Amino acid sequence: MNDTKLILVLADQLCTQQPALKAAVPGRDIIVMAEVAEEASYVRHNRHKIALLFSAMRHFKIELEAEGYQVEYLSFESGTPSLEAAVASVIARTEVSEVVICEPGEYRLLEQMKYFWSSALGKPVTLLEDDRFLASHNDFADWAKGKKQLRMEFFYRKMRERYQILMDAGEPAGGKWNYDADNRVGWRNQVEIPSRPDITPDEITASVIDLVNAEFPDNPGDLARFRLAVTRTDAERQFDWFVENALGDFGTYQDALVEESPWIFHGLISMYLNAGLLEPLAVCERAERAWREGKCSLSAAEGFIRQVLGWREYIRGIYWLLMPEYKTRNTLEATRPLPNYFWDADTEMRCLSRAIEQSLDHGYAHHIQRLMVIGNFALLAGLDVMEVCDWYLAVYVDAYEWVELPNTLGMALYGDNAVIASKPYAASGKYIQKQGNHCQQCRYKPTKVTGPDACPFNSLYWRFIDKHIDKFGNNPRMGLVVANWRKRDPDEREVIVSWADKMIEDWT
Ligand code: FAD
Ligand code: DLZ
Ligand code: SF4
Repeated sequence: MNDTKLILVLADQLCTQQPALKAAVPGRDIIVMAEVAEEASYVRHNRHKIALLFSAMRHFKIELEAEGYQVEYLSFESGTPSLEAAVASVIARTEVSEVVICEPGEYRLLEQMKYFWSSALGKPVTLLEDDRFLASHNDFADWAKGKKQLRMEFFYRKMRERYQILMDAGEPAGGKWNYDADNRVGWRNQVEIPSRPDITPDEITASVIDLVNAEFPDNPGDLARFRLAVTRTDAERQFDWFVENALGDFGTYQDALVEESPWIFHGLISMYLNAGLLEPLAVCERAERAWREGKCSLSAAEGFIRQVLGWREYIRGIYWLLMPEYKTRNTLEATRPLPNYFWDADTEMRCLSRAIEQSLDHGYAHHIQRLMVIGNFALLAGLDVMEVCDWYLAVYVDAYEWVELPNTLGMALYGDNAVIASKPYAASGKYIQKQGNHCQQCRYKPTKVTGPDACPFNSLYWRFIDKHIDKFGNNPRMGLVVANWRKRDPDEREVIVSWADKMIEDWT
């Protein structure tokens, strides 16, 4: 009996420790990897993302072959339309008994594979749970069961205990679970930002860059600036560099907004974690070791570990717990079309223009730019939630729906019926001014609420509170803001809201 298995490896599953590859037998099974039009164009992906994935796949193929695996690699030039077509074409010219795949990270693809592939391909299709994450679907569902509120903080504490990260004799290291309060320092040019080590694209990457430039002329992304790691070894080097040179200041300036640097002291590792080039537990353990060896403060290590062990796993848990219904939510009924400047950064709002520009050019913006600049603006202006989500899915090099959707719809847009955020992450220009130095370069004034030079975030903020006051009035975390707004002179309120109403067409 022929027991050769066809193992499909997706572009974001590039490690031998993923379950489908763990089950593969060199010499017997056939590994299939494919660069396909459907995956490369279901949104207008940033060219950096396509180049990263195609080049990393091509490098991974070489590694697998060196380990004795037979790999059928369909490059983009083969014109393969979809992953299903790729698998079908290999089945047609080989003898395989079964198709085995580590489950994909997007519901859209999971549904196709689960319900349609087996009959279309005429072979059994086995989907294995992706165990590269630290909480399984069942773990998360068990934790969520019976809870009225699914707060990240309590999930995170469970994960710390379970994996014994930053724990001392059953207690959180240093006596506190969370050092978030130390992580909100605004940028005033206090310390030098270290320059990032350069990775020169090798021949494989250079030819992928040419391909992507030629095939995706209308996508965002300036590939002359492509400096991403495309192998595990280089991704690990990048992470080592971060631990040695930036982790120390990561916590303090995690929320800072800086004109001069798109990444400040951030890790720049989400694209590697999500593609399989780094492992979440290993990076957490390394950050803990750095603290225990005295290389960084506890608050820096904890701040970093909370993101990976807490937020990243929690966000994924929410996605799989609540999809597909989750994607249909739109709590604040936000439907205003996305302004064109989301695709060319041409706006006079300096903070927004800088954040959008670097997102388009590099495929990267750090968390506070995504949440409190771009997301905050979309929230205040009532931009259409699905258009905004599709934009985030397109422009970032680390974007896959399992992580992009809950962050955008739930955290940034307060659109998921308050599952992720207990109050909207809404802020006026004052917050952006406090966190950094964009306002100094802006034609608007963060101190003004109305008038031609007033910061648009200010009147939009109060318009947002006014518009949704019925929804927020009973929210204890919004009580003070709502009370302050109600206390204001009605004429003054009217002036602010009408100014925002009058100007919103200009700003959006
Ligand atoms: P660092 O600041 O160095 O943090 C370390 C790591 O923690 C990150 O690499 C990431 O793996 C993890 N992390 C931190 N916050 C989150 C979070 N909220 N959710 C999941 N992981 C987190 N992250 C993505 O990986 N893909 C996305 O598509 C994505 N979309 C986002 C959309 C919005 C609106 C918001 C507010 C956040 C989004 N994030 C997304 C989360 C976060 O902004 C990025 O993970 C982070 O900016 C990546 O940069 P970094 O590696 O330098 O992160
Ligand atoms: C994002 C992406 C892109 C751009 N291209 C491919 C591809 O050509 N082949 C492939 O196997 N995967 C690709 N991907 C990643 C898939 O879309 C990804 O597996 C799903 O988004 C699920 O996370
Ligand atoms: Fe942004 Fe307003 Fe500051 Fe300009 S003044 S940079 S729009 S917060």
